[in-house]
Amino acid sequence: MDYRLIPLKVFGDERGKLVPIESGQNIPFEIKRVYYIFDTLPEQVRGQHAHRSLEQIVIAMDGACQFVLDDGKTREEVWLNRPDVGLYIGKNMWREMRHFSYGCKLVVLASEHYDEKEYIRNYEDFLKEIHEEYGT
Ligand code: T46
Repeated sequence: MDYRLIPLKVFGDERGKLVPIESGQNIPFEIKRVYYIFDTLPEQVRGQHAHRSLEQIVIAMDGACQFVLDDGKTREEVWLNRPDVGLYIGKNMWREMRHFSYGCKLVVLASEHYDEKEYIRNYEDFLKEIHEEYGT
């Protein structure tokens, strides 16, 4: 499963807390795009796709949500609920986001510019592509 939780170093003092994000330092790729997700609702499901080449890190800046991650063989669930942990997701990983808390805010760091052609949005196509690529 090509995902992992990355602890982000926090600089905190009596004024509050600060977390630096730097390509090649605590982020294992060059950041080409940043987007954020907010005004989510608990009953809504997002994601439901994989990426052919994109790597991303997702940080819950506020609130919480659950990620379902699936490499075509195994399906695991991960909660994101703190702003000092990033969820790294490699390529060819099916992801779904659900159980958003009210006010959940996600920021996402991406290794590539947006390209809809690079998405796999159908689960059967995803299984077919990864089995062809990895010969499983
Ligand atoms: C992912 C999860 C975590 C753009 O025009 N540019 C962008 O950079 C992005 C990310 C999206 N869009 C458009 C495409 C759709 O018309 O925004 C709309 C919503 O995107 P989508 O339905 O793909 O959103 P999510 O929340 O299902 O998925 C997003 C990312 O697309 C995806 O890469 O891994 O967040």
